[in-house]
Amino acid sequence: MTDLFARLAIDPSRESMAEGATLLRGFALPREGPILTGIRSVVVEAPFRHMVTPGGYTMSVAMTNCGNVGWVTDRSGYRYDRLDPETGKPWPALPSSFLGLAIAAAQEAGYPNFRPDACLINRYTPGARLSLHQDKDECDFSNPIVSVSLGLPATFQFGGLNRNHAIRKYALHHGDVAVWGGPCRLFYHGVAELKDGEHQTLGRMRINLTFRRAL
Ligand code: MD3
Ligand code: FE
Repeated sequence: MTDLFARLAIDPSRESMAEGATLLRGFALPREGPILTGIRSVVVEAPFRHMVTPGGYTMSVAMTNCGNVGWVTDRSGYRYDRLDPETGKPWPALPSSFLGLAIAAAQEAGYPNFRPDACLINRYTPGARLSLHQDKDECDFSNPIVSVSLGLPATFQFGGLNRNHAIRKYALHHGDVAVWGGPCRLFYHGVAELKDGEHQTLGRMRINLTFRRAL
């Protein structure tokens, strides 16, 4: 633990956003190639789709999943499902590059036992946003969530346990990895409308991977 605090204080590529939340700037960059290959392989089997919320709104963010279970929403609610409702087949397995990155990032942030079983892949095009919400469909909130940002930069909004809590904003860039656990695991958060731009490798797009222990 002392070690972790020492490194947080010394290494400028590591930021503490809140107790339990660590931002690892550029942590995914050395693994960029295999991660992009993994995304392509998942999307061939389970294409991006715009899901519908229980309230009847079509999400501006397109989503797909890989792993033992995937996060889905429709008119009947939010849940984790073993099957992709679009194909009727199990979600594609977690690519080994995904698993390796998520475990390494969690370890770096002080969660050496994290073993994700689900990865939600979010695709933002200019204008897409994710309104303020909590992630509470997972079974055990003692597990962190690891998120990986790729492509166009986004403004991440980070609140507190209560919806009315003041919002802090963070710019998330290509290759940044954030680990969310401990006291902030249930904090409200969202992503502001994606600004237009052109990213070198991903074009007019942002992709975010969120790794979770769902079951
Ligand atoms: C803070 N995704 O898929 S990842 C989501 O960039 C989601 O696509 C956003 O929120 C995105 O649910 C943000 C960062 C994130 C994920 C989970 C958290 C931050 C979190 C859980 C608790 C606190
Ligand atoms: Fe979330």
